[in-house]
Amino acid sequence: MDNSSMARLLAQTADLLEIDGGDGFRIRSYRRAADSLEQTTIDVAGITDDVAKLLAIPGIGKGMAANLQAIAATGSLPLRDELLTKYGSSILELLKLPGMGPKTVALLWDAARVGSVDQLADAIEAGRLTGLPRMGAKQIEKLRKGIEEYRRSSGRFRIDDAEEAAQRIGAYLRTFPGIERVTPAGSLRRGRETAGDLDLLVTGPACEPEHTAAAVEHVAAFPGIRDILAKGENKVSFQLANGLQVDVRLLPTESYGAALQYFTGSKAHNVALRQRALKKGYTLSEWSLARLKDNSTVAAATEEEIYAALGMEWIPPELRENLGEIEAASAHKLPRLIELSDIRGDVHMHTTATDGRNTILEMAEAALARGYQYIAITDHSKNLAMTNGLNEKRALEHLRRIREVDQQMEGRIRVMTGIEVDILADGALDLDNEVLAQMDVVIASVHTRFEQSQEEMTDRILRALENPHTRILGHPTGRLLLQREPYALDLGAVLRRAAELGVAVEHNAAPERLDLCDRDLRLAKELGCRIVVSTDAHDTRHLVKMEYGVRQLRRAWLGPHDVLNTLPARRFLESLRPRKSTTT
Ligand code: DGT
Ligand code: CA
Ligand code: CA
Ligand code: ZN
Repeated sequence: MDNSSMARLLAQTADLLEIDGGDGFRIRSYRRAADSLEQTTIDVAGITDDVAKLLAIPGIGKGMAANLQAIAATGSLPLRDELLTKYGSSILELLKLPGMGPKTVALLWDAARVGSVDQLADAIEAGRLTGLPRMGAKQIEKLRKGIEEYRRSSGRFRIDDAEEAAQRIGAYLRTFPGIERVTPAGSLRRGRETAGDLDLLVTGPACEPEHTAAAVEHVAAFPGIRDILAKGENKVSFQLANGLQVDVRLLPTESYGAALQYFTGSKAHNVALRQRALKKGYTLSEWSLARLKDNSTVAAATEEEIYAALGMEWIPPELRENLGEIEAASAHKLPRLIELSDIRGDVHMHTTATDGRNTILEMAEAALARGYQYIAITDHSKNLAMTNGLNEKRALEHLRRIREVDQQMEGRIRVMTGIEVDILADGALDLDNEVLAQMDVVIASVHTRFEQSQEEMTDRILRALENPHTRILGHPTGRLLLQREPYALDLGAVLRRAAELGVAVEHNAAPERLDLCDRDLRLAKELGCRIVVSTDAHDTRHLVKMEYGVRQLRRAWLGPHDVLNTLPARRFLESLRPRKSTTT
């Protein structure tokens, strides 16, 4: 079992203890141990028979070490199982509702015996929550909306979770002699922001017809499987512990291209492509592109051959949504899409000064190791007290430290000064203009009061854009994928004004945000906005998430020239809205 899975069991136990009204000290010890397991680079499952080594991990005491040993031995934790028996196996699902914490779950359980999302919906419907403490009409309405949102989004998975599963399964499958290639298809290959299920295509000598039995058994023996859903001659479908469904298909090398094309989708793209094939007297299937008249094969082994036989350029998977790509590929006019290697700097990240986990220097070194030419350090401002946001005085001290690190790097990488300043409820920025005027990169973001009306929120952001120090609008819609809808906003009005003022709009590449989404990025380009892609890293390990952002930009048909941080440092700064040195 990996550290994350162990950490999840501990965190669940902490939640359950809290619902159970357990001792605060004990609850915190579980939380701390869970955090610690997420942090450590030691593979904890590998050292559970050595108590001394366990105790050397910060946050792990004697009792917790015994818990880790229990997890390693049984795959679970007796206390967690006991509490789940008491409250029912669906109680933790309630915590996935927006704004729901263990205290509210405890209240719902005690007062109305609510132990799952479905039971909560029933209780609201039946009016059983009315009159409970802390359950006014407004609060109940909020819960009802939260349930709707949860039901809409559940069943889909974040793209980083899907990707991580694909990597893990791929690594396992390739240990089998005769399995050579494992390629994700479906929504993951197209780079969609979430995945409904995972489609993996497998090829190699062990996948040739009539020889697949042993390979199928190997697939079905993947240790992370919770449930086998289907097992056929060349296909295995299963469910992972987190509920993600995986469809694995074993394919002969000669038809790999046709299968990859078919299972990459999208369905709309495939339908349009098949119509084109028919017009040419061909039929396109998951096995081949073949002539209608005698079923002889035209192309099958690679996607390139198939698209070429249809008179098209090969189409990057991110574009395959039937949104004009088939016409463009037929006219040989597909755009050159942005690539990860085009990115020269990451200009939104946090450090230990606020809620990040690494120092300025560590962020700079990590960015240098990625080959970047520059970064900007953009910690939070004081309005976000829970992140230890910077006030004017601390912001200026921080700025001096950023400059010191910049000096220390001796030109190997440029470390720009910056801030992610809160847009307050009335649209004012959270720090004095004299301070903002000194920063290279001022990102203005909304982090509070999401419930404002569309008019209020639009006016609020428009006012923030008017501040001459605002150079980038951070995560413009505030959505959290599968968790929180975008706030009400006239995005068109905001983007048009940003374009006029020369304020860049961010695509925030954190996989829980991916904000702006692909469609809105396309709109931003049409409206003439400058665009920046950044990771919002809170840890050196988050810098790799640039990859997710680049995929969304590709889905929006953006090229390197559409994105400011493909430019060298000086030209990047010159392309931002001109900096006002005096205050206004
Ligand atoms: P998802 O799983 O909801 O994130 O989205 P996809 O695109 O991965 O959809 P999925 O897993 O149902 O199917 C994978 C691909 O297989 C899909 O993009 C296109 C192809 N496919 C599946 N069913 C059909 C179908 O009925 N007709 C056509 N033309 N293609 C299909
Ligand atoms: Ca899929
Ligand atoms: Ca599928
Ligand atoms: Zn932010």
